[in-house]
Amino acid sequence: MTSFGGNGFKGRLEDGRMLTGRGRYVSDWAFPNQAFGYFLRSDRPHAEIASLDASAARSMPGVIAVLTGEDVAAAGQKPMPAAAPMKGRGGSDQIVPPRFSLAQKRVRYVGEPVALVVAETAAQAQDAAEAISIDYRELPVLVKARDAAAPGAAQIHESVPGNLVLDFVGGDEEKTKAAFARAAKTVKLVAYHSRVVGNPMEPRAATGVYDPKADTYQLYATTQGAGPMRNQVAAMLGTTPEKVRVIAEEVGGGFGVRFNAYPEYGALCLAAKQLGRPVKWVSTRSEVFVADEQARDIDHTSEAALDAEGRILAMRFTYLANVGAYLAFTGSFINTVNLVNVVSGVYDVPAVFVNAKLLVTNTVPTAAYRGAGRPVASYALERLIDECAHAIGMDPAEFRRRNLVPKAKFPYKIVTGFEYDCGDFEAVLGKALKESDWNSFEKRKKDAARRGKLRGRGMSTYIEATASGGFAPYDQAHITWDQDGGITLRTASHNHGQGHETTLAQVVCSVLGVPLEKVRLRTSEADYHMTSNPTGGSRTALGLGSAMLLASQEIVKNGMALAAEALESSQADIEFASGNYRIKGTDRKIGIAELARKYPGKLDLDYKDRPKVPSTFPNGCHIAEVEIDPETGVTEIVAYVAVDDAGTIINHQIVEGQMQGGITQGAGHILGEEAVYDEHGQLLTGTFMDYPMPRAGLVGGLKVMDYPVPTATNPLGAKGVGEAGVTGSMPCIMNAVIDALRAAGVKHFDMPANQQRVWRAIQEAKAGRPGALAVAQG
Ligand code: MCN
Repeated sequence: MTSFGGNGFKGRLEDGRMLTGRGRYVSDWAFPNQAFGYFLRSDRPHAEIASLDASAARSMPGVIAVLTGEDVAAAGQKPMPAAAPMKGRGGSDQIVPPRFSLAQKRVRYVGEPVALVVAETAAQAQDAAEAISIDYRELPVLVKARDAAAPGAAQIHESVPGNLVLDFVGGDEEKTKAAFARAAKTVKLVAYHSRVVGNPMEPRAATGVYDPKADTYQLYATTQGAGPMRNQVAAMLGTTPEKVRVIAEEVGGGFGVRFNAYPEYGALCLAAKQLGRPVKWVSTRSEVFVADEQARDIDHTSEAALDAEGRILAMRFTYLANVGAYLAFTGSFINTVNLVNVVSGVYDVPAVFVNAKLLVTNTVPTAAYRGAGRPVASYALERLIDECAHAIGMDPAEFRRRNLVPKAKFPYKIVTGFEYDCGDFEAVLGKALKESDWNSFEKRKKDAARRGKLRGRGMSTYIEATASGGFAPYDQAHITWDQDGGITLRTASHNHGQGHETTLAQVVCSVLGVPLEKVRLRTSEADYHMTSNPTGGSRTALGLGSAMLLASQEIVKNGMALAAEALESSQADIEFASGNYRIKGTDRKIGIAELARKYPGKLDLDYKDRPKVPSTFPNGCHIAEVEIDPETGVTEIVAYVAVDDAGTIINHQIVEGQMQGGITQGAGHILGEEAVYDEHGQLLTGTFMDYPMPRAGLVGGLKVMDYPVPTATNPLGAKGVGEAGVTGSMPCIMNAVIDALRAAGVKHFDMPANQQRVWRAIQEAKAGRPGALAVAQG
């Protein structure tokens, strides 16, 4: 196994810069002669714009221009590009309702940009926005997917009958039906996966810059990768991707919601072109809540057919996904491919059928958010698995063990056609059971009861597909040598918290043998037009890491002839090790950095147009124990064991950090986070006063361990980890909460398990209503 210097290296290369305030965030960029933008947003969830009068705003102090939907149309801007293409039932196409950078005659969610005010200062732009007068003619409002699907529901887009943008199916419906017909027992779970707001640390920001001579745009924006974002912005502007550069350094996090282009970017670029000045916009946290993509918001029904021995014969899942007012670029991918690419989880199940209906509503569009569909599928499945075990009175660990895909069956093709490369699910489960002291839980439960607490235990044995999104044809890795012996790595996958600067350097250094500190990573630069998937789908380690590894190996090979020339030897006599080319059996050598200096440009490599590595399937077993105070509803996670198979690990410290972050993010969603809309389409939880972000200490007693089964499908042997924590933790913690609540008579309960809802569920159960806190109806 390759060594990456993993545990020996403490900290990350990027940390010093950020901890000492030297990181350049998007809002830090400043341009000569820049003007400032402010977006006036719709305060109505669904209305026609009967009239819009910006004349008073235009004469306010400092105001340079006010752009509206009419200006966008007059400039010939195009609708935002079609979402990643997905097919529905019978090969039908998804419907992509038109969405423009500023609303055209009708608004469909609170927060939709209606006008862009440009002024000499941000405050002047904001003041002037208040002087714009709009007459709205209100229209009926739909907030939930189940309401949008109801017969006779109002239609939100002329082009979307029944508000259904896609009716997706996967698996084998007939075989599944037949298995259900012969089952000894069937189990059904109806549940709701609540809506969340992404909330990266830095609110979204962007500056549009236009160069009239070259007719090119530069967009400085919070991005997870310049590639698809550049293509989307170019499509909006009606130009080619070569004419657009997306540029960023630090972006303050992403979590999936900075993968896609946003409407604001088209308006800022248009303003920059029309005014001949850079136009900068920095959003507020309040805007993050209504203008950044949100996520999840899915009703689901999960069903299992069991034989008499507790083996799963078949499973069936139906999802009603709320995609919001428009279909975001990743909106359909996450609610189709990412629901079926691990459809039967870690279990050996011969028949599965999935139907996902994607519906538009009058809410903020939903898109990828850490896990991007996989936590939803994992939740639907792993909650069902616990329900099955409960229904037949079997230990949930034993029920799982009985149904696992055996190690001998890899590679293992699931019903939807995806193939798991490798794994050892039983060993992972075994390690987690041991580390969590599974068998002595009853004792801990009794101890807790003596203290007046309800103790519950939950488990998930998750699997997810990493690197499944094919949003770019290949991952370009560009490696150049600098005259000072340093190496610059370039890619369009943006590092936004995952430590790529360190881990990609480790990969390259493991081959080239240069010191880690000599390597720097550049992404999303002005003078480079690169092709790569953005950072997402936990693909960077295996996708780009593999590209960097292979590129480095190619560089070493390319240096053989040069080293032979430099050492005046024959190439057959040269060997390379630990950063040096050496004449075999002698001490005559030349370091690779020195060789690169001697032959400038000759050891540089632009690694592109090469096949991408395929998806691989990290998996794990998570076990949580919670304690609930029935008097107050306060729920605490008191123990958490995560055993994960991420294949070969490049950097243990970073992987552990990613797992901790992901597990805490999942815990935050289960225990509190929720974007709540009232029936009029107004977001009620639009500030951190109403929307509880998870804190570092949320997951008590957290132990993160690995059980690596390296994959042969990429040269690193790595599997992704960036989202695994969320995918594993959500069902695991909810299973623990429900296990604890069962003792108080609660039969069904939907997230979030916040203090008030947990307390109410216990009170309702006492009053004879054991499922009163279930959100979705079967
Ligand atoms: N790694 C490793 N060994 C492995 C796998 C990964 O050392 N076997 C390292 C990688 O080299 C990388 C890190 O772990 O430094 C995460 O790698 P990977 O699983 O490839 O995921 P990505 O780098 O592609 O990150 C994407 C993933 C996603 S999709 C979201 S969303 C997310 C996340 O990562 N958003 C984050 N983690 C985040 N972390 C922070 N701090 N901020 C975000 O916005």
